[in-house]
Amino acid sequence: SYAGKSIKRLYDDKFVTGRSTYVDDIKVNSLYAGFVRSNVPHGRIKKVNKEDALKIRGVVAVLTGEEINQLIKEGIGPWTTYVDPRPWKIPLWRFAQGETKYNGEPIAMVLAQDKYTARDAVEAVSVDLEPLDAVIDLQEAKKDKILVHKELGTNYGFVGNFNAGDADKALASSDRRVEVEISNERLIPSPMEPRGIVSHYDGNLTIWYSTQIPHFARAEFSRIFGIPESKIRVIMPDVGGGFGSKAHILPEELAVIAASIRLGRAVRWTATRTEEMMATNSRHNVFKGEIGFKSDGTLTAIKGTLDVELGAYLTYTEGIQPTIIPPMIPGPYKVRDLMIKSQAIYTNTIPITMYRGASRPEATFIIERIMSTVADELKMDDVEVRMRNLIREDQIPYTNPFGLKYDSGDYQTLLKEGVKVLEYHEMKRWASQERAKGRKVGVGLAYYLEICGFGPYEFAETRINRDGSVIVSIGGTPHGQGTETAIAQLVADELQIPIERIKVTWGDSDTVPIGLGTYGSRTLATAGSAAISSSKQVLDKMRRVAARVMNADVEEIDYRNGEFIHKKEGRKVSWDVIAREAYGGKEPGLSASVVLEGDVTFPYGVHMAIVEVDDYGIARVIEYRAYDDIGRVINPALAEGQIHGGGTQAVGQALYELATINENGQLAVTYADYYVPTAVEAPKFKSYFAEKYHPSAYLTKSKGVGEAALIVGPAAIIRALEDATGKKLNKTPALPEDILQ
Ligand code: MCN
Ligand code: MO
Repeated sequence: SYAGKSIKRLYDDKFVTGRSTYVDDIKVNSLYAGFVRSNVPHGRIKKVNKEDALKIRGVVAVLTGEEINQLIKEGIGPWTTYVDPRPWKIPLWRFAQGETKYNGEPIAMVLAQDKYTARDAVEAVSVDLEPLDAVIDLQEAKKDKILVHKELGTNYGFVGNFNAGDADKALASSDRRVEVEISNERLIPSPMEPRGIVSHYDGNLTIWYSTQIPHFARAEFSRIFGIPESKIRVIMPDVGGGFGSKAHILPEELAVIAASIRLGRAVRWTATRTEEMMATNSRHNVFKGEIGFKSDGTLTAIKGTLDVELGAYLTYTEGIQPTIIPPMIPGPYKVRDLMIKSQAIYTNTIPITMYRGASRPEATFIIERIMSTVADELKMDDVEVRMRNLIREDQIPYTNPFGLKYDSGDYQTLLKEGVKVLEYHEMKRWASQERAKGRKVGVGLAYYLEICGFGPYEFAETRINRDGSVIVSIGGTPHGQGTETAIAQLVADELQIPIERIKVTWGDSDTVPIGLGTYGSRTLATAGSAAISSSKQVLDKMRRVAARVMNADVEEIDYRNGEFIHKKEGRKVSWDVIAREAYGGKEPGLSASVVLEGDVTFPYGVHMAIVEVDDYGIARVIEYRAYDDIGRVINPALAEGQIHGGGTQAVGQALYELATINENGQLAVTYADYYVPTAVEAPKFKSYFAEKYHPSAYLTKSKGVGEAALIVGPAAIIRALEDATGKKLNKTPALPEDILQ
């Protein structure tokens, strides 16, 4: 069998030999779009001066917001599946028209014969802008003195109260109370491939799009442009990473589509790195509150306010954060008295979108900082405090105070095992010996429980060709994870044929009828289970064909390793013969498609970081170790790869990555100003998965792992830094100035 083995990724040849096809590689005779951007954080657009640009040879058109928006019937909206729009205050978001709300916002579009001319044209367009009062700072925005959107009457996009039990009473009766402030600064996800789109219109719309959500995009384009889905085809070619940031839609992209419809031809745009950095800011939030605990380390209450920054508009995905962070704050712990006010606030800055982990890194950082605070206050060991608070095995399945149902697990045993496997106590001792010699090294751990595998459904189709080879279409949309290989493993096991005979495809709305996409570490569980189910169905069909071919009843036929066998007589017919016979005859064709329903699932684990700080306060993560229960592991190498990637991004979030915005709302947009960890900063990794795993309810028995290390890593790294320096650090990133302060 294939499942459980580290099968090499099936489709990587093209990537390592440079034959992959990203959006920018699509050859279509097209115009090139360029965007003139606002250089003020808030301003009235008085006039777009097109003349000079139109004089340039090769410039075809310059379009204003008014002209583009004529084709955009409805604005960008939140992800309706997960965000209840009712409590939200949502401004209409289309292409900037009348006013610009953030520095860097596109305010006019140029179309030219080639991309160099498009750049020249962008330079040649001048816009008369009258600056208006702007609010850049999150705390300032909360005062509601300067409004980002006058028509909303407030900067608060969302205010919700997440109350469980009685936090005030629990605080009053706790042995100790401590105030906490825990925050994450603004980040910039950095996929290797920037965003890009090609839109071709010939009565039908064909859109090549670097996205994680082709079907959702099709539905949105249909709604926004008023064109039926049957006339829109969204194709996701190879995508060079997304990390959650390619699950939303930009006004630039709508403008490209609008221009292609208006001009009746193909238009393309590939973001420059600068544009990419401006398109995807994420994760700025602050939690301020008070916690109560007993002298034995039992956490009794959490009360506080969570502020989540939105930037100037509500992106498709940022709406999730203020509603998923609070219910995930209790995490794997027993605390049941919580009062969390969650608010999302507009500012005149680049709109914020989701980034790997989306909500669970924030919730995990908050609760793990709280656990470490309790440990410090009581001078208890980190492991002991967590052990005291973890939900017991006999309490699982467990309904958390906000109603989330933790499906399966044994949190305490995992911690016990993890501490051993990761050699936590040994490394702590080692670090303290090294510190005695003058080295600033430290060890820290953090625990996480996360929610993933988001349904409510996913699609798969298994099709057996006439030559016996197999095509599996999935509604998931892998873009670097390698999930397609794991799914091929599952299907090969189900059909008992060599994996080489299976091709997995995805990401074309004309060939895959429906799909939710890849995000929230859902794809293996959801699309994998749908693929198992559709393969079972198609194998049943094969059995019926075999019975007909072999002149027997279906019950008389056994199937094993590519052969149909008559149970009593021992006669055999091969897979390939049955595949051929299935085309024609009474029950032609061999395909089955399934829309499988599924619910969320909760993996968990403990991660540990070893850090070293030099005399300049520059920190390095030397080693990163992980011990996780992710249900059944289908491909250990792929799963470990996710820990390595997520862990490296955790290093970035914890130590280096900070998106800086000046008082004019201008983002620093080069990698000279924004420091993404490279291979040099990547730690040495050790990743283990619990052998006695706790399955999810999915057919795969798997849970997700795609975000785990970025969910828990920052908390583990910050804890290790505290161990190394003796400083209290409650935010990411912890920069040299924080470490040396
Ligand atoms: N896996 C496994 N056994 C399990 C669980 C997972 O073998 N029990 C393997 C899967 O086969 C797959 C990988 O681990 O190769 C991740 O699977 P899963 O947890 O289902 O996550 P998804 O496939 O849904 O991937 C999404 C996840 C998310 S949400 C972000 S963000 C992220 C991440 O994947 N973005 C990535 N990893 C990324 N990796 C790359 N290279 N590029 C991105 O943009
Ligand atoms: Mo994600």
